[in-house]
Amino acid sequence: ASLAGVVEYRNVTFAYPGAESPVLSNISFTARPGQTIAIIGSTGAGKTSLLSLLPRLYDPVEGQVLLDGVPVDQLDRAEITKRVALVPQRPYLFSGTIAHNLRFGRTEATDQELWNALRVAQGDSFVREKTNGLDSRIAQGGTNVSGGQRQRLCIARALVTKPRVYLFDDSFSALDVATDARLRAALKDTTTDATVIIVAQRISTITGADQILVLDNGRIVDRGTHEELLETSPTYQEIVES
Ligand code: M5T
Ligand code: MG
Repeated sequence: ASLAGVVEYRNVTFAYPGAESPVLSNISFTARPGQTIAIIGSTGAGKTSLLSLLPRLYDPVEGQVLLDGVPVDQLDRAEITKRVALVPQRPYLFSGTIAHNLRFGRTEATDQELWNALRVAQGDSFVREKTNGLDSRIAQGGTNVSGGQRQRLCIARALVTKPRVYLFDDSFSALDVATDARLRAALKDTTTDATVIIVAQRISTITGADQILVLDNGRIVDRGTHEELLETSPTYQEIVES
């Protein structure tokens, strides 16, 4: 069987350079094409750190991270960037037009593709309302768009790259619940063959995930579907009730 789009963390332990204790300990999970894997856990649990190992922002101290069945340290960085799109927790917009920000170097993407990505990301209407549409200018750091608009533009940017794997780090938190739900439904429709890993704060964002990993203090303490975790995981129940 093809391993295209399969993400596997194998007994991964990670400490930041110079740090004494690891922020992630013995993390193992597999995410397959068509699946949505959600990661939930309190602030500082290690969710962002966990995602950062796939695009090799950092490398594990022990264990392996595999993409398409190949350890990522054996892959070309440019190849990883092509296959994996990370929407960071603090997504960055640079000074330039909306089109520039969405293409992000992918000059081959057509305007039609940009609009399609915006439609999925629930960002088409606010861009259309701007006088210059896709050619409207974004200020350095995206200071002239709202937090939710920035998140949607950065999600659209990820969609434009048509990756095999999407990593969303808390990408839906600035959206109201209805927009969040619409966006994820549209996302599911257009990314049926992709592997999706979502870090979320809000339970409603992840109840439909195929598997939820409950991260606590750098360890996966429980895993399962929403229904399973409600029955079996005190940590998950605490998060649900908070
Ligand atoms: C986990 C430390 C952080 C915390 C732990 C990103 C980052 C984190 N840390 C560093 O030392 N250097 C760094 O560059 O690692 O942090 P996290 O992975 O960011 O946790 P999270 O994403 O679960 O938290 P949050 O607040 O985004 O929900 O001890 O100091
Ligand atoms: Mg984080």
